[in-house]
Amino acid sequence: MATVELETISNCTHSEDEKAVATGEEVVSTEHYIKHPLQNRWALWFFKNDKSKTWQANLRLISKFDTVEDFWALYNHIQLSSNLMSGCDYSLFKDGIEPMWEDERNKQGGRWLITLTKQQRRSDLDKFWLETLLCLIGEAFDDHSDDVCGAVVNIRTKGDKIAIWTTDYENKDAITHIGRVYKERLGVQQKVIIGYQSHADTATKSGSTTKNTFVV
Ligand code: MGP
Repeated sequence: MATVELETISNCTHSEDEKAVATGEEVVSTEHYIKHPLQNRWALWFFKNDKSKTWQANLRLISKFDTVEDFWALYNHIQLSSNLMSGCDYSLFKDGIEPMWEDERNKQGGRWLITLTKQQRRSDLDKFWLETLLCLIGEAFDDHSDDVCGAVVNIRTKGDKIAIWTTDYENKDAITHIGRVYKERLGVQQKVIIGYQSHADTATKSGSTTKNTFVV
């Protein structure tokens, strides 16, 4: 196997992917050593419910990544959602957006909420969460991917939840497009309705349910 000068590697940009680098003896395609960049850098957060601390103090940044390879390295290194203790969350958000209602990019936003039955922890939770992660890092929502802030999985005894958070609860076009694509990607049956709720409503709700601003 021929070695490639470090300088050569750092001088190669992604746009040169298809080019090959002549090393004298052998031609090595950049495909073999350039990681595949994602459109955005993402941050994975973990929440552990310690009742002696505030909600925000229980939130911890795990790590950030911006390539396909680093995503899988992280994903394969951490526990599946279904193995987490009740009360824990994972959140994946674009770098620079904190996974909380208070962030500038979330405070006028809301979420598409998938509520799971207790039985679905075994059958659907991990595959739905992985599909959600792939929708995010793969920018699956076409022109409306810019509206996506992140996603959260809540592990709860009463039933787990997965949600995609978007930035503007008034952006009906973006929200409905994201909701339709998301529902299809998860393979949720057409007759099952999922709802979008603003964070403002969620944060101020009095009962156990929040009104849906949109449904698909
Ligand atoms: P939760 O963890 O989103 O859902 O919110 P859970 O545990 O299923 O509870 P439920 O009320 O939806 O049935 C639980 C609590 O955590 C909220 O009532 C808030 O007190 C706090 N919390 C949750 N989030 C997402 C935030 C946030 O973004 N900011 C702040 N300050 N508190 C939050």
